[in-house]
Amino acid sequence: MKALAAIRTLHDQPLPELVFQAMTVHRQKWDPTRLQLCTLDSLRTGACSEDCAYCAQSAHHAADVKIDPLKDCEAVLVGARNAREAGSTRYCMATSGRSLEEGADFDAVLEIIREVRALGLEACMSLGLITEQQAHRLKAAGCTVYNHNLDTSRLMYERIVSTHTFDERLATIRAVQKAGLQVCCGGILGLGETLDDRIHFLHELTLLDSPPDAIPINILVPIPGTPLEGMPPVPVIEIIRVIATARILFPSSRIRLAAGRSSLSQEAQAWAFLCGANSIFTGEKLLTTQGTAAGADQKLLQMLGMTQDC
Ligand code: DTB
Repeated sequence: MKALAAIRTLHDQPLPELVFQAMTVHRQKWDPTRLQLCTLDSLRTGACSEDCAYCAQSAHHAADVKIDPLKDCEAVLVGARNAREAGSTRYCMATSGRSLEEGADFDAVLEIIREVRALGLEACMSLGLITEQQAHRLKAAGCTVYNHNLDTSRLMYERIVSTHTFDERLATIRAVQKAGLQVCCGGILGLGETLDDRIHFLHELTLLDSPPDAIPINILVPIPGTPLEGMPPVPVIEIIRVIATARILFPSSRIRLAAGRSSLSQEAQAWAFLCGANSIFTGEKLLTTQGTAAGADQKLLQMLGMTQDC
């Protein structure tokens, strides 16, 4: 377990040293020419009770997002089949809201998990705060991974969300791990955080009971109508430093270059893959924002001589 200062030292190394160390660690555990392709689907969208400053779906903000109730199973399966055809191996399904209340919606989501798994895709769920008992039900339905991000440092988190706490998120992550589900837990860069916030975020991940299966590194997509709409872009080198540091700290976790990737050049994406990012979201839409144009990711992989996990 690395102390805060050690992570900061790692992160601040001269870039050639940091990148060399990350590349070395990466290829000890992973095939550096392969990427996991994941596809996102928003099962329930908008009208969220939480006030996360970065999110278009919050009812507290004035972003222009279409409010959709829980999708029916067949509609989800259309997206899942398309994702499978495009080479995705993991279908990542999210619902807006603080949590997914027990009852009809929860039961409908269990059915969706069962049907998506029957297509041969992994099912990763992102349903907000959940209990260990609920996590067991997700696992029994075939869910293998649960996404619940810490987003940033505890200090910064309290500045961007007031309707739930950092500790409530940690409690959900612990419940998910106790239920025997893998955890997908990552963060967002570009919230106005300091370098120290990024180090604290990574340090919090090292304190979890076990390393996450996947660590998504999102880059803020400034959405009109949200409090963070005017945030400036994150310098690419800063993104690379976080990815490389995460790779070194978590050799066996997938590091996902997640939201905001479409704002990066092909060169910046290539740098991220060289430094250990080995998972992406592919598909034309994330939850409420644009993903990548059809075929663009296949072209990028081809140009880089990289292939998707099968
Ligand atoms: C994660 O770390 N990023 C995904 C998934 N986990 C839920 C969500 C990205 C959302 C990007 C903004 C949007 O499309 O609404």
